[in-house]
Amino acid sequence: MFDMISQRFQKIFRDLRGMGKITEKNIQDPLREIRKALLEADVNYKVAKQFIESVKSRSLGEKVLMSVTPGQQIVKIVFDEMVSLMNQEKGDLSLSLNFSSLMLVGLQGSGKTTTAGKISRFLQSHKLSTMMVAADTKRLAARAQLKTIAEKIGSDYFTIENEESPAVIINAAKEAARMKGINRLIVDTAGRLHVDQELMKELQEIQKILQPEEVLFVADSTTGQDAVNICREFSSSLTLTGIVLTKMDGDARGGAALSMTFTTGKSINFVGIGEKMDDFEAFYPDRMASRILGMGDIVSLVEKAQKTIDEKTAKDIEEKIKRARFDLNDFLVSFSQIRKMGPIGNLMKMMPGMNALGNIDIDEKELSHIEALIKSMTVRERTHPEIIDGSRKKRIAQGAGRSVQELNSLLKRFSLMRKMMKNMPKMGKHLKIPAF
Ligand SMILES: Nc1nc2c(ncn2[C@@H]2O[C@H](COP(=O)(O)OP(=O)(O)OP(=O)(O)O)[C@@H](O)[C@H]2O)c(=O)[nH]1
Ligand SMILES: [Mg+2]
Repeated sequence: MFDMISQRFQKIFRDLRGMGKITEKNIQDPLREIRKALLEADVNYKVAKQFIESVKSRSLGEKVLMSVTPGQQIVKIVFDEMVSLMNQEKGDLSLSLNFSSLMLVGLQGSGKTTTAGKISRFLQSHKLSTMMVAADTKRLAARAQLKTIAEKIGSDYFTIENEESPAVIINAAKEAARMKGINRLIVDTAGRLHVDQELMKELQEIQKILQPEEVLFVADSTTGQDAVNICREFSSSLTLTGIVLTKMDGDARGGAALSMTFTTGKSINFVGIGEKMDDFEAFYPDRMASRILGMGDIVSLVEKAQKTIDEKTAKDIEEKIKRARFDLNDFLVSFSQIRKMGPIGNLMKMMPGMNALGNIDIDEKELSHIEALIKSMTVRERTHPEIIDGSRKKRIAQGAGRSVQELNSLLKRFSLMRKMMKNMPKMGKHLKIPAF
């Protein structure tokens, strides 16, 4: 699914890795590449344009996060914008036990009949009984196809053989469903190669008689923007309540999924991912964006950083580093903030600068020893480590349950780090925590 657009984005994000700072100038190329990737995936050009504008203004306007790289931050912004592009108010089906009906509409071969079966099965799995109704009276084999599917999944089935009028069938089906105490009537309708007036009139009539709670537009996702345009045409004659995108397992390029909601204002409820009755999923914009971008780990890293890092404290510490006033108190604060973010080993590996150090093994235990040693110092000792003499050392080490030797090594490394900071007064915006 989405191989082409995914690969494109992977490359763009790889190129972003080395970006030092986000500026109007250096995001120009990546933005152009993102736009190209979207257009290639058959995303509507207006949608692509708006997308790029949002990503650009957020990239330039957003607060710089301390513990992630600018490139990672852009990945997250692209992810967020993609989710919001596909987001919708309502994308699920009511599972109420009360009787209601659902109607499937769409062009020929889009997957209406198959989807009728998949939806029935989905509702059955939520303990609702279904009756599938064949209202496609045009195509000869249509009734038989629906009947076979209904039998396969164990759903009730209704039609009137040789009856030409869908209206007559619908009225009789409603009555039959009431008598049997069925929860959902699922109505499969006829398709055409193109949108035509006759079909629209027929569907309008069915909608009027059926009074369905849901009218789902079934779209073949491999047709990209065509699917979006056809949805708009259907929407001008019928009150559509949602969309099912089928054949996402095939060579869908992503354009339909990405442009549909933005262009039509309709939500995507489900996706079809194969011919079998179970090849069906509820649609979640964030999962879809993850599939397209393939950057789940970075997105969650940035999310964590956004949640837990106290920007102001981080900023203060950065200031202190710049002025070489960073002491063990600050070290302790930045330390515990970073630890709040989860298993430190994984995290440190993802941090800027850490990759350059190669495959470092960070020992969680060693980190807690360092923390214990600093906590065992007085505030004055943390601010002025140079006052820590032999007897203080003994006391601190004892308090932390560690050896004086360990404390010596910590103090030595800390003083080295401070020297390093003094020599780097113009440190970049990104706080790099030295490896201990
Ligand atoms: N791979 C794949 N094939 C699908 C999917 N949904 C439907 N199909 C196939 O697409 C073809 C057409 O599906 P139908 O359900 O008959 O389409 P329809 O909209 O009812 O077509 P008409 O009744 O002729 O208008 C069938 O061969 C289905 O098996 C899907 O999600 N993935
Ligand atoms: Mg059909």
